[in-house]
Amino acid sequence: MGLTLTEKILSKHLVEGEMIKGSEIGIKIDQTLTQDATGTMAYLEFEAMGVPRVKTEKSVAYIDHNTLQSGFENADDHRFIGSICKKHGVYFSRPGNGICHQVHLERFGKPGKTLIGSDSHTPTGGGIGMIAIGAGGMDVAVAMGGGTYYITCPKVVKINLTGKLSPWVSAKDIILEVLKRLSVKGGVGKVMEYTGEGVKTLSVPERATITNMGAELGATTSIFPSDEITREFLKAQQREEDYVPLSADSDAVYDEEVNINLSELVPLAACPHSPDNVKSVDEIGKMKIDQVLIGSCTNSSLLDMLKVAHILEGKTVNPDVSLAIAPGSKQVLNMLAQNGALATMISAGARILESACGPCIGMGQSPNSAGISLRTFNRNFEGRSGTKDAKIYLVSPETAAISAINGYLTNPCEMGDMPDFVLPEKFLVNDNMVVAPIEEDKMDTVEILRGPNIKPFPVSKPMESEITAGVSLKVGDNITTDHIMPAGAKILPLRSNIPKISEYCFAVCDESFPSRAKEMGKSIIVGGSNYGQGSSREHAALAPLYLGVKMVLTKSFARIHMANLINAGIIPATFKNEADYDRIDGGDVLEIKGVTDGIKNADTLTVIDKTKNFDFEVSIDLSERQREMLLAGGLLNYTKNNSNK
Ligand code: MIC
Ligand code: SF4
Repeated sequence: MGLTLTEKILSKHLVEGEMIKGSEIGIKIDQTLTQDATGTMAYLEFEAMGVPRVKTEKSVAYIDHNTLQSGFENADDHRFIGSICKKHGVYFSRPGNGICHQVHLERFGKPGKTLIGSDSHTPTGGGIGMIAIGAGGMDVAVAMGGGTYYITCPKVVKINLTGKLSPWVSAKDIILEVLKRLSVKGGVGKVMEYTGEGVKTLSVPERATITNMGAELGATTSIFPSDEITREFLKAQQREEDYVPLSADSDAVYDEEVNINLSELVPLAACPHSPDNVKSVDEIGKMKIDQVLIGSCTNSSLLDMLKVAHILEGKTVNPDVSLAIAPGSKQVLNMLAQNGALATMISAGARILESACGPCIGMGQSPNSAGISLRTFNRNFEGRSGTKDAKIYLVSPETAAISAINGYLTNPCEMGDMPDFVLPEKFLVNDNMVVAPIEEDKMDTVEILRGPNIKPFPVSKPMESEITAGVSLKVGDNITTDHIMPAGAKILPLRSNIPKISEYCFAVCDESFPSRAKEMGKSIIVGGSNYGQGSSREHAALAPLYLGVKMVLTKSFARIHMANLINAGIIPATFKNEADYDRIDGGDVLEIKGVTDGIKNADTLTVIDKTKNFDFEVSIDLSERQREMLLAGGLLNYTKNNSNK
């Protein structure tokens, strides 16, 4: 029986467990990446592990999220990360060099390698044939220290692409179509593997748009084969030596199959407030718009930008629309400057932003009240833009650009013939904004530069045998980590300061939660299905830990957040009978006896609702390792206990 590409790469990196779907496996990690908003915690955790030098083939730290610097905090974080990287063997991509996923794809990603990153869009690397997975900062810290990374051995879904995209229909429309069909929960426990004749029609940056936004499916990751197109891309990046051909065996057996005929696709848009709320642009109609933003790790490659410049050429942005463009990397921006495309954008009236995440994470460019904003980004969760009542639509760069000119949502196919956009034979390669670490024998000369906002991370205590705690919050389905631990220009500077950032925990849902949870001392959060979808930020677990949350009880969890809760020593439990969700209210006091024994040996715990006088069962579906971690009080305690043995 043949193997899928996913199985080939995973089995080559397997260090623990067996390739049995649904069981936990441990894999060796070749590369890691961090970004600054999750990076300070990850490096503090790495430091606490006491490993002098990173043990991966390549670890890179990017500064791309917190670049607004409206106070000293961001700049202090940048200096801290820069110094700790220099000392411990991590390459440091300075602010201005671009968005982590875009730069990693251009300069460091290698087919057939494994990559984990403290950012949920790390699967972008799948565009170049990597197994690239988003993880919590603590998992990345452990991998940098040479530790194994654990995942549930995934099912593999074959996404069979046939045909060829029509002019002005783009890679973004492919992933929007996948999201429309499968939903934000459709990828849980699965890897999306793209195959078929249609694959050959897509360049590496287009493939990366698809694997990037595959994160919104809840998938473990997404991957494309490494073929001649991959080789050409690597050659143009002056690193053809990194190329290896990789694909699934012709008789590979997949768990599921999805067929997409590219020739049939039309321009699509994800409507507020979920990436899977997808309609065709024509179906939505000529909606008047207030803002257009082009950029983010999904759509900021050179090819995307060249198409946008072509559409803007000789035109002026509609007077009722604000258009801002953030090219994804210094390489892209530099090339746009050299070939005149940047001048075209400026001349049309586009507001050019630095190569960073920027408005995608609410760092500036919040829309007007109740504003309608078209964005080429990957997430349109409520409030993420910084304007609570704004309506965000996720579209392709082509749709965004033509709509910015017209002032209303426009199907780009109305433009008729499309010129042939091809990638350059040679990209402009200049890695002068990547600082190499100091030699190992000189590492003692490097001083770690810490700012006053950088506070130690909270560490959990070993598990107690009994928990009696009130329900401090009850929330519904599809709660994102943007609800749990919001981002944006005001809150992001506090990412290095858990006590401070905790004051904003669940601010979108209930501003009184932090003070209530603190007052209760110990508490339990109750949630619906797909709890914790979205970002990898471990702050969504560390802030509740700091506020005394002992258990999160839901209908189901998103993968990265569940791992982050366990890493933090918080029990992730699910209702055995989902109907029990409706019987519990905020404020109810819940009692769980025999917690440690249950975590050691059982798949369920009995919870007594003392307020309403009934009991019910909850599942704790955990691996051996996760059980030990919870008993020890989280990943760092567990790692310390093991290294003392
Ligand atoms: C996001 O897109 O939500 C982020 C901001 O990149 C996060 C990371 C973070 O919260 O710092 C992610 O995707 O993991
Ligand atoms: Fe940055 Fe947005 Fe990409 Fe997250 S999704 S890494 S915030 S550009």
